[in-house]
Amino acid sequence: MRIHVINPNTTASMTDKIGACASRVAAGNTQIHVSQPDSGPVSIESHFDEAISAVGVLEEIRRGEAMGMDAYIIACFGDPGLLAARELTRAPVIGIAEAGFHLSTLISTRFSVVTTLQRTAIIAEHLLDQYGFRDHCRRVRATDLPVLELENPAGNAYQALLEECRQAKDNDGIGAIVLGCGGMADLTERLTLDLGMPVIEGVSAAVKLAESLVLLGLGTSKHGDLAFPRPKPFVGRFADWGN
Ligand code: 5HY
Repeated sequence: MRIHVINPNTTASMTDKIGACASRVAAGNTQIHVSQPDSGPVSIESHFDEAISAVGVLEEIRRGEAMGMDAYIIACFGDPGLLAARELTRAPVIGIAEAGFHLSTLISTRFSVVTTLQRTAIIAEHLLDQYGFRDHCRRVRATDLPVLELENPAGNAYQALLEECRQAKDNDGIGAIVLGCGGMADLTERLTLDLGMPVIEGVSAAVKLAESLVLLGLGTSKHGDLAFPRPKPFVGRFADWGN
């Protein structure tokens, strides 16, 4: 099978990191295709960034459909454009936030999220409500690190992340931690060892969920609100989306 992993931001080093993480956990007969939009924010750290990046996600989904992808992963913790993306395909589309939430509830009764900037915590909280996980999550914590600090080898991102995870482990009454950024995908094993508790990140979680759905013959339902969009003209910059 072929899984298209989309990094919704436009930072190639993060796209490469996300692709490597996905490939590392993929089954032997799974091919990982990773991409990022041609245009959009270099990092997604606000409602505005999410809205702009969602268009790029949809353009990548359209490209994936032309390539015959079997599943899609939206590798940004805001899951930008998730439901709109599902309208465009019969394949499964999984966001890394929902993947992380689902897996954490299978191994713990309560989890906390540790993400980047404090201002993005509300985005994770909105998703907890939207997906029905609010009661399982004790707290959405933030390191207040800008997303691209995760790409700075000379920075202290790992230590800041480890310290916030330690606070969560010691104070939140949880059994697992969900990492709140696609750019943290390469830190899971190290954090798990340093913390001595399960740390889940959404890219690898989403790859295994996508493989399971494809193997079970399950894809996005076209009965109801996730049916293909009604044909209509589009004008202006989106004219080529019309039919
Ligand atoms: C992400 N932003 O996963 C989110 C993290 C966040 O560019 N990739 C980004 O803070 O929402």
